[in-house]
Amino acid sequence: MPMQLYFAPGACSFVPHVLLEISGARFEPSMVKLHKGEQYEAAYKAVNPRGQVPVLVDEGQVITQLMAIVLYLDQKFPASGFLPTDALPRAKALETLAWMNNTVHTTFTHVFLPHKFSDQAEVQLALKSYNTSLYTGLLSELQDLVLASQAAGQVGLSGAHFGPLDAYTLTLTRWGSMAGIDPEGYPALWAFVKQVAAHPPFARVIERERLQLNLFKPV
Ligand SMILES: N[C@@H](CCC(=O)N[C@@H](CS)C(=O)NCC(=O)O)C(=O)O
Repeated sequence: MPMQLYFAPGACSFVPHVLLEISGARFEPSMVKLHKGEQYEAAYKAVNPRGQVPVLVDEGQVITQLMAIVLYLDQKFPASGFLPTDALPRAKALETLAWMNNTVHTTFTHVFLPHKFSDQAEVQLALKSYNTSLYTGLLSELQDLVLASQAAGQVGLSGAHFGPLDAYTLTLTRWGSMAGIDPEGYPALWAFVKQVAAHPPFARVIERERLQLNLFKPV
């Protein structure tokens, strides 16, 4: 039975979607239309009661949470080298992955889904604008990570090839463009994201998810 990935176009599920594509394994991508609220429908809640993507199903077991899925795929496909194996570089890669997941991602959630944090319209507006300004700083931090990895002669953020950190970087930069942050304002980050997007497995997922990389609209 092939693995099954529940994903939503452009969501954080892009990260495991790319890893599965890189692995060359057979998998079944199942689209969840978040904008239509499919994540709250009984059929999906039966898979993930938390109503979120990504979800990976393997050997009849449901795995949720991006960090857990990335670690699972890393162990399942050691030849793909998604994460470094030596203790220190591995810890540094996980440090960055955790920061992306628990800080950058959740800051954007305050911008994109402020109703998750308050039921009051004026509080939601304040959350949106304050977290958008925080997000600009986080994109600068992300750009610094890209510059540091390039200075160290690395191809991807965690080493010799592109992997989960690079897929997340693309996703988080694209989300910034959705929030009205011009990616051209982060030249090194934006050049890196375009390079990552052109890498064949990433390009195939971008096509499958029908993603536009830059959603920034000047006002
Ligand atoms: N902590 C979770 C967060 C997952 C998450 O935020 N998923 C978003 C898409 S990026 C989602 O499904 N949102 C729909 C919703 O919460 O209604 C993880 O790392 O997997």
